Amino acid sequence: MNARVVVAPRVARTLASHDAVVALETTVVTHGLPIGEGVRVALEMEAAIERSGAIPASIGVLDGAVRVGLPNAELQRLAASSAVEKLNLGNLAAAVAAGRSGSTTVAATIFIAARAGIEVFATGGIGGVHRGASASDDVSADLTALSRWPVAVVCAGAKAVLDLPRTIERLETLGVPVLGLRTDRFPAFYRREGGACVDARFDDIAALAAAVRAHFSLELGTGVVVANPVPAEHEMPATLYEQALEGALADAAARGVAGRDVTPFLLERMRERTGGLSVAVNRALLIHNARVAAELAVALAGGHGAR
Ligand code: PSU
Ligand code: MN
Repeated sequence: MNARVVVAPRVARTLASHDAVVALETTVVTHGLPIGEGVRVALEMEAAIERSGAIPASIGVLDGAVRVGLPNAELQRLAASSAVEKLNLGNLAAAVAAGRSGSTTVAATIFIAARAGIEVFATGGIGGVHRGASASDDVSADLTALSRWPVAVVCAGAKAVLDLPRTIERLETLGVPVLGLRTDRFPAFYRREGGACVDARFDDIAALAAAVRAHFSLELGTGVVVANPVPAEHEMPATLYEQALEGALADAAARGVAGRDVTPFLLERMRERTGGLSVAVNRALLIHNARVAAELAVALAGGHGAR
């Protein structure tokens, strides 16, 4: 392990005994949810992981150190600092070099988790191919990371603000399997179904874990997307979803929002346009993903939870 990467003792012990660890990203805490709500949800995700018998490892950068397993106080500090940077593969090293702090996206978290030896990671929705990408070339580095490092990412699909069919096409090109848990279709984050088919469907965790284990054992080298739809009782109503999404996308186009700001901007507009419901849906699917990721990690560890 690299000297710039600091693994919390409890996480290191659990990994050393091949027990279950689940990585968590921090950009959803700092940029994906309203201030305050982000930390609350992060702590709820950690609690859900522990209840399912695994150890959570929130990942972020504090004062130039890449941290795997942030204690609650540090997580709070990261979330509370006003202009915390959103770190992906491209700007991670500059922040480390300058001794700055930042939250890690799915892309950066996959990279760090793989370096630390963590196989399972829970998030809300992965980044992907943005609408209008044929003109803007805006494709999330999350897909790059999935194509490079062997980590299973449990998510409720890709963020609905994206071009979902093209995101699925790109994952196929990159050779990243999309495994559906109790679904045949790739979920659309706020909604259970987005249209495109998954590569394979599994109806229980043991069968899913066997497929993930086979993927890692074959040493394909790539990651795996585990598509876990938002629970039906928390799904956003279809009409509200479509109207809010159309409005949010129009707002972004009118403002000329670009680059790293696109995703946080769209998520905030969805919140405004759904009267806060998008945040409640986001919270529900994040906690659900945390639980499923912990169950997957326990199954991959041969049924051994963490002690
Ligand atoms: N999905 C969410 N909320 C988020 C994100 C994804 O529900 O905040 C974040 C993740 O950290 C993801 C990032 O990696 O947005 C993608 O940003 P971009 O499209 O700029 O790659
Ligand atoms: Mn982008």
